Amino acid sequence: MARLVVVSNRVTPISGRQAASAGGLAVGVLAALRDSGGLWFGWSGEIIETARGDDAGVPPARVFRTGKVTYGLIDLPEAEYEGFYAGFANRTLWPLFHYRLDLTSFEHPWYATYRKVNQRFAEALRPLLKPDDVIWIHDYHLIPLATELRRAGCENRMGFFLHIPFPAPEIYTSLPWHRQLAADLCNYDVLGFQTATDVRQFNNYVELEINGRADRKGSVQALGRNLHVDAYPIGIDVDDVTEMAVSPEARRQAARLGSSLANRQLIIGVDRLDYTKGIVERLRAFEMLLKANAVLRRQVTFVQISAPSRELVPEYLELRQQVELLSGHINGLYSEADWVPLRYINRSFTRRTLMGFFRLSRVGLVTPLRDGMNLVAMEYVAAQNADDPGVLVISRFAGCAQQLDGALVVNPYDVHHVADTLQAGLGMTLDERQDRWQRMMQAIRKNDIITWRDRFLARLENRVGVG
Ligand code: GDG
Repeated sequence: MARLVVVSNRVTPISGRQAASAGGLAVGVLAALRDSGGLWFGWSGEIIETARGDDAGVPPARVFRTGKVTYGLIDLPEAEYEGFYAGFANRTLWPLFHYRLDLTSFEHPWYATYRKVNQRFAEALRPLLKPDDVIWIHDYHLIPLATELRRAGCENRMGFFLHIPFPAPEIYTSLPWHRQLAADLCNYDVLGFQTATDVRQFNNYVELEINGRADRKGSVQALGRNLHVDAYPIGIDVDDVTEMAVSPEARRQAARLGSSLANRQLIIGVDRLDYTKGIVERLRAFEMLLKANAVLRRQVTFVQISAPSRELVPEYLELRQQVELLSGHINGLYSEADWVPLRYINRSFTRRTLMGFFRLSRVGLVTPLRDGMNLVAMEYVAAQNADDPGVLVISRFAGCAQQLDGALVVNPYDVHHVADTLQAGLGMTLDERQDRWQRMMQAIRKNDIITWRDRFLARLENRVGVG
């Protein structure tokens, strides 16, 4: 069998217990490499100073092995980190692909650095590759990597998976470099998106803008290339989450939180502190719930956990200030001497603790304004107690809403509707909660992280009979 090479922007060499603190991509990549082994290549997370502030003196990849997985790590000089990661990836592609043109900056030097860093990735990876390796590249940081590897003479099969949405052509074409990045995407053999909607947006672009053709079976011809384009919705490791939710740590932490609630119903929100996650709108909806339902006021507590993220990017600092202001406003207006409606927590917790909190809560409130898939929503479902499950309220703009028909689906911009839905969730009967939860469990089991990996790799390895 061919060796698997996974490339992602951040590589976090983790194993065993530490995996409990990993995020979505890392968990997925580890699941992909765990069984058959392989190479995981990417940025170490280290920023180095170089003599001239450019790439002079940047060392080659550090290579080491842990268990079946070989790691290849490169460091980035400060100037490259700024233009590539903080700049083009997180202030151009991230907001644009999440439909936030108002927050998107188009800076030519950032784009130049983005290409340069992708070239550096290719140069450092090339010597580690064997001719029959299959290469699976992840996410918006590395769109040009196939182009750069092919330029360096690499003929391996290469697949790309985009973890975030692919926007409508009207949005995507506002990127001054949309054609170059489309050409980069066409240099892969397999292109994977989260949902059928993303696939449709990409295919529309191909047909409308670059004169290509896409058929219903996933075959795309464009810019002289033939590739396979399909939806490969990412999933979670359901059993792992279920186990974490009843682990001693989860039980201990949930008991601590539970005793502080004094029998009030718990609403929970967990996300990175990111403007795509709809946290401000969510807090407004909660305020609306309190405003419209005096009777609920002492009956509920909303715990919003927002792990710090991309703190050096100005838009994230602004969001933090907005959320702090709004949570102070809500608590100032509605708190009583012995009850505080909202607990806003700006730090991260271990995954075990989070799963314990999910299991304790009556409603999981997941309302992104736009999200590729959203693993938190699926983790919320998997963490529930079958005898007394909580209710998931999910945004229609999260990729996972397309699979979770047992959830209460909302438009996150419509704070009145979210408030009404919250109220419905808090009052839902046990029978209905169980019925909805069972349907959601079936869906997340059917499409778990292993199915995601296997479907993508079967296609990438060109095995017959793939789904
Ligand atoms: C991108 C796409 C897509 C959250 N807070 C803490 C913590 N988390 C964990 C969650 C979950 C992961 O981080 C977040 O995954 P999401 O999918 O919800 O969101 P993104 O980070 O935006 O991920 C997304 C995903 O890639 C995978 O393809 O679904 O659409 O945007 O696992 O539990 N983990 C710890 N402490 C926290 O405080 N340890």
